[in-house]
Amino acid sequence: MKNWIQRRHIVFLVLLIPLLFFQGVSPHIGYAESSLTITSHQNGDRLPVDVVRISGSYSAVKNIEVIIDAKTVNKAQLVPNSSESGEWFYDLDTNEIDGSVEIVLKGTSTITRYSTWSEPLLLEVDNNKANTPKVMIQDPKTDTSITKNTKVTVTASGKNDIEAVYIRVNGGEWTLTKKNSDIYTYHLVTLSERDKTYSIEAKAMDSLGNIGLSQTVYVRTGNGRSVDTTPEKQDRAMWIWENASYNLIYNEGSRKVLDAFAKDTTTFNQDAITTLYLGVDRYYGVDMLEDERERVRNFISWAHQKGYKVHALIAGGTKPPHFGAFDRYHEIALREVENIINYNLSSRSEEQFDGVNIDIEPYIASQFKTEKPSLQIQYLNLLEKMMDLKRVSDSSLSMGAAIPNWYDSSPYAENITWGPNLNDGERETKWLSEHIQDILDYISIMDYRDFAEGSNGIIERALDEIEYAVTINKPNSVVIGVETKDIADGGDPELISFREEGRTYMEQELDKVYATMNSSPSFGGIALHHYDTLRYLPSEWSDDGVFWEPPLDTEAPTQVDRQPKALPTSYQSIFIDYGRAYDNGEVEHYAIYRGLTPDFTPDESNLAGESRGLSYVDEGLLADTTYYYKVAAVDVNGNIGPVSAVASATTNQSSLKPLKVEEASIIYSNGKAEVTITVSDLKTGLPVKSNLSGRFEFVSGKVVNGTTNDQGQITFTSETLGTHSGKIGFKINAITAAGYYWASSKDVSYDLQTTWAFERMSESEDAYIRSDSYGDINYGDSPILEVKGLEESFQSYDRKAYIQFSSDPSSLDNLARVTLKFYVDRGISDSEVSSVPLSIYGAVNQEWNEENITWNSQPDSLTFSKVGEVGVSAKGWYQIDLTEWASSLENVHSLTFRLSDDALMDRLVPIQSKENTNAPTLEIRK
Ligand SMILES: [Ca+2]
Ligand SMILES: [Ca+2]
Ligand SMILES: [Ca+2]
Ligand SMILES: [Ca+2]
Repeated sequence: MKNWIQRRHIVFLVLLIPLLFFQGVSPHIGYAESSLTITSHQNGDRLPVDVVRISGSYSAVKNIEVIIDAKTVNKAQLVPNSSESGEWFYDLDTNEIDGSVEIVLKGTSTITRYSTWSEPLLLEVDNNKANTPKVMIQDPKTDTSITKNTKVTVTASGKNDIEAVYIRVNGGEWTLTKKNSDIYTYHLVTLSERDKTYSIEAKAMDSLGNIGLSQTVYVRTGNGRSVDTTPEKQDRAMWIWENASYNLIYNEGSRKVLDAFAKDTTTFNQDAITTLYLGVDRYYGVDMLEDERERVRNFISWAHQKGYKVHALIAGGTKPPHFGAFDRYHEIALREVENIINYNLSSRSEEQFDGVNIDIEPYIASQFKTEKPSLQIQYLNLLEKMMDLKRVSDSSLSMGAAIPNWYDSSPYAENITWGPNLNDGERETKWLSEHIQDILDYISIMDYRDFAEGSNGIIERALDEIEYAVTINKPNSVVIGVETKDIADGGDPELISFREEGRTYMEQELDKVYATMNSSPSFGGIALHHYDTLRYLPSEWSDDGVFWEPPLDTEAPTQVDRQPKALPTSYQSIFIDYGRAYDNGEVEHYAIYRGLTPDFTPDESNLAGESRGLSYVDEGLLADTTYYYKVAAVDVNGNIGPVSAVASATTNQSSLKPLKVEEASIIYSNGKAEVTITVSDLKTGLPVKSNLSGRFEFVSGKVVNGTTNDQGQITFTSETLGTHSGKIGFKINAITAAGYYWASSKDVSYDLQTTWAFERMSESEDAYIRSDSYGDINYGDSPILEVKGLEESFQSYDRKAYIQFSSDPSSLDNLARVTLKFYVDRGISDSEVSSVPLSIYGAVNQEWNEENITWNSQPDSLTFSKVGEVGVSAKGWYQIDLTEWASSLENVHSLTFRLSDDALMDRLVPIQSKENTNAPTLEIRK
């Protein structure tokens, strides 16, 4: 059995997916109501070598984590004094710390769902036992030439005696140096190769076994290795985070699945993926670039054989990733780049990374807003230092960064004065994005919008970066990234992800991006975020939706290679972790089963949850109760492997009473989904008045919250859903009530999802017409049907829309309901007009067609009768029930609707036509 996880003091390893923190439209400052403070200590306090309790208070924040020196993320323990606020504490063990240590708290605001941060606290520990030796290569200097025989000299010092100093050249074996008073020396003999580049690293070990590493020194013989940085198109690229990337290096079957996915161009009429941004950060104690070089080499040469380029995907090397942007942590972030360069220098050409994708997002830190431009400049300095590592190591790596689409439009990115420090460049004042584009080989814009065209769309938000790249002559350097993650839980608006719309729609929008961008020399392609969410993005959310199918496989994964362990983390949660399982395909997730006795039989009924990674937190448990867990791996085809041995843990005690979901249901009715949830006291079964928050799923990402009534009941309604078929669900995020907690494991079993599908008539013709001097112009191919009404004294501004559905005469027989639906392209409300009442008129068997209808040739208005009015304000679907009118019709070959603003509100109502994405439809239910 492989025991590949080296566990030292990691207890709660939180997976940090940096792009997850993307905050939508512009930087966001949380509301004052959410707060997190550290009260037990002050900056500069000296801590004893012991277990020290750090504590403070919180308000309107949940999921509180304590981040220690940007290295570990740990759960805080809570002592609530109400459901919203209280005290937190964390017992910090300083036995493994020496020197200064920074502590920051992070939580999720219960108001905005964005991250809330405490002020950082810097403490001191004087602890010889944990001292890390400082080691430095004095000679040769980096970026110099060496001869065939070179003396390498190193200095090392620390609070404890230095026991040994080692040298490693181009990732070879660590070799002991000779000690010469205070200097350590090594005689380096280079091979006869004329032009070569070398990495030299030193490592010092003290008498207690503490290890310190030097920065890498890069030297060359002759001209060094040859450099080729011809910028290449990356179309299409895809982000692959560590949950998936470690599978790819440990489990060969995962490559088969990735290759099938990346090369598939038929399921969604999509383009093939050719560039992989491969996450290489430390994962459950393993650093793949240091500990698993052979596996990484094996993966990259496989990928190259299959025609892929591979970029190492890194963040700051810190937890959370964006801390790498701060000066204090630059050394850690730079080591990430050194690791990639050194890995490449130690590997054959076919095993080397082709590029680096840097995902450090400094705007997540509050200082990005409060201390502008300090952090912006620290970030630029870091990028410059990273590029300098590339230069001194004669590296051909294509270096790029993921950046938000607003580094060229937000006030927080405006007027940044910066100039290269290392080669004494001139300081210039420009957009943050422009500095970044000056420094790096490429950018991958996180151009997170779910529509291509128009104001604020994908194209518009990337145009300035594309144009700037042309002016600085960087071809193929602007990659446009799009999001497919389900982001509704994080506070971002659903317009940043294609998740709700599905892949068919996404591919249509991406086609528009290509159509506009392909002609620009600086366009570097499209990048998709990210592999683990894309595999589950259907063509559309409905019964007709198609999912990507992995290659057929009936073989189940292995058992996990380390049996699970369980540990309570509060009165209502238990942390479970376990080893890795292997499969001939992709291990998709681990199923975690929960029982109340050690010999329980794992099955669907006691499935506590699923985890893509190697740990899981089971929440909503009963206090002071012992639970038993078993784990089984599930492959991408749904084959379930053998279950593990059992692990158990007992939750802490609590005076809070458990409540549960007593009843929950969802229905689709009249164009909307309606969810009803009843909450009750677990013991008494009596209703509990509580606050409930949740979100709709699948086609909708709408987030809702509210308070239950005296019967413990609450109903949430979705937005109007205009499509004739669809799938919608609902997920409860939190239930809170004074004196209670949500014991979700005791909820009645419920399935909050439903689908709908109706017959519909698609329109055959649509057009708008315009009055007076425009009276002979035809607008039949416009993607927007314009409606506007003004007083008669204003000439030439009136517009009306005509929409026609052809039908066979039987299609309106035996009706239950007929609904006309149309989509308003953008909101029309302003300070004077909150909504426009659209008048809708209907007529049967009218003779007109969209190629030639004009104001002057429109059908006779006397043949129309008014069928109703719809008030239009925000962007979205609108509908009108026509059942009564349609039931009386006979011998129908076609139906025509005329839309006008008879109230003369003087506002243009833009309705999407059949030449657009959301064409009007006539939905028929029988
Ligand atoms: Ca932009
Ligand atoms: Ca969306
Ligand atoms: Ca399998
Ligand atoms: Ca049309």
